[in-house]
Amino acid sequence: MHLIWMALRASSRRLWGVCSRGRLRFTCAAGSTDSASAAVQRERVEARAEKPSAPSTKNFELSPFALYLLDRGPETLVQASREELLGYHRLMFTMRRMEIGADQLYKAQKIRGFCHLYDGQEAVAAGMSQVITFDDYLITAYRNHCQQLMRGDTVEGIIAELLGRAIGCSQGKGGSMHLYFPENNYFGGNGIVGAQVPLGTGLAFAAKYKKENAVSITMMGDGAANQGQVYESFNMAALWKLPVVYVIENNQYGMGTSANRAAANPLYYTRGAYIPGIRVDGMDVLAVREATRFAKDWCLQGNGPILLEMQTYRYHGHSMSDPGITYRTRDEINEMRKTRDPIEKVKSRLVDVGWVTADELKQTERAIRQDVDEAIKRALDAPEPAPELLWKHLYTTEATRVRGTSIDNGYEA
Ligand SMILES: Cc1ncc(C[n+]2csc(CCOP(=O)(O)OP(=O)(O)O)c2C)c(N)n1
Ligand SMILES: [Mg+2]
Repeated sequence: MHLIWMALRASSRRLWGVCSRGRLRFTCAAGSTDSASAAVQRERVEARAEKPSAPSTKNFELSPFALYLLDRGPETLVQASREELLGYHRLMFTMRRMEIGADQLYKAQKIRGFCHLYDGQEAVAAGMSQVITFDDYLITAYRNHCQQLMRGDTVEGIIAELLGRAIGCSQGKGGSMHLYFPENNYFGGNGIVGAQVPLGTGLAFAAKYKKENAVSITMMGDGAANQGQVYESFNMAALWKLPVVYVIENNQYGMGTSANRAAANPLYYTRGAYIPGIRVDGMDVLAVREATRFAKDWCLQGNGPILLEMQTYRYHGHSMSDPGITYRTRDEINEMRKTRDPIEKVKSRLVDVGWVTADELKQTERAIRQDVDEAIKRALDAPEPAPELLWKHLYTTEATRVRGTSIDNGYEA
């Protein structure tokens, strides 16, 4: 209950946080009403510069969804326009380059501490961002850089936070695991496995209590889905019919343990027991989009919670300290890259229907690569936070001294 009230308080947008403004910002679907969101969404339209030569949509066939406690699920024959697919490609490729940039900065010892990369899983964040709005709530775990991008931050701002620069969303004091964008209802960025699930459930409680037309997207990993607090949350959400979409990103591993070894029931979309669920190809941005649309409608119709299992894959190791090849083979990773890559999937759809050539896509990618590199350079050039900030944002009243540390980084008893 305490957690629910914390979330209620947080949802009234009094969380501290400074957002950075700049280029390369991508956001969610239209629908937010506040002016900041509207401005950000206008920028998104501008960011997706490609215009179709003639407005047209085509049908695309999706792999079947597996359903649990549902008579019907999302459509499998879906429409998408050239502009939409180009936008998804641009967004996912930007995410990919940003994560590769973070990898390089980490290896150069410019990013310190924990750092969990999202490459391979881009279609999940990108697909959801096409349906949810800034009035909806989003919360996830520590693998959170790309969610921050989809909620309105910029590549420059995100990398700056990772580098500990003052223009980052937490003024450089949070780092990789603690990205937030409260003005667009993004609540991070949570390092304790599973701890975001009661918070996300609380956000759904808040939305219902305040009679908002919004849902809470509460994300967790396959490993987190074995945690006790997850099932306490499921119980309350089902009992009170809360508008919460639980998203389990099944990337097949929790650190070095495969899902099949860790879970008594690895069919994650059935793990809500009394909560309906859908298994989604999380490597297909269109499948994620359609499943999210279905789940959001389900919640807004007052049906209570729903669970989406996104079947996906992480290319990097668990974190930067994990080479990622001791508990799985290089062949497995290469096979996933070759046959399931989410960016390649959207590219081949674009090429197969004749909307764009492979060469044109290469040019786009070259331009994105350059934009991301420039954003990283600006982040590197940004100043570090002033030393006085060491004392700030710790207590509600100003602290003048913190036990165990001093302002020059020395030790003070
Ligand atoms: C309560 C708690 N237990 C253990 C850890 C250590 N830990 C960090 S990530 C992780 C694995 C989680 O895997 P999963 O939920 O599948 O997420 P993924 O890393 O695959 O995205 C563990 C055990 C932690 N941070 N918090
Ligand atoms: Mg996992």
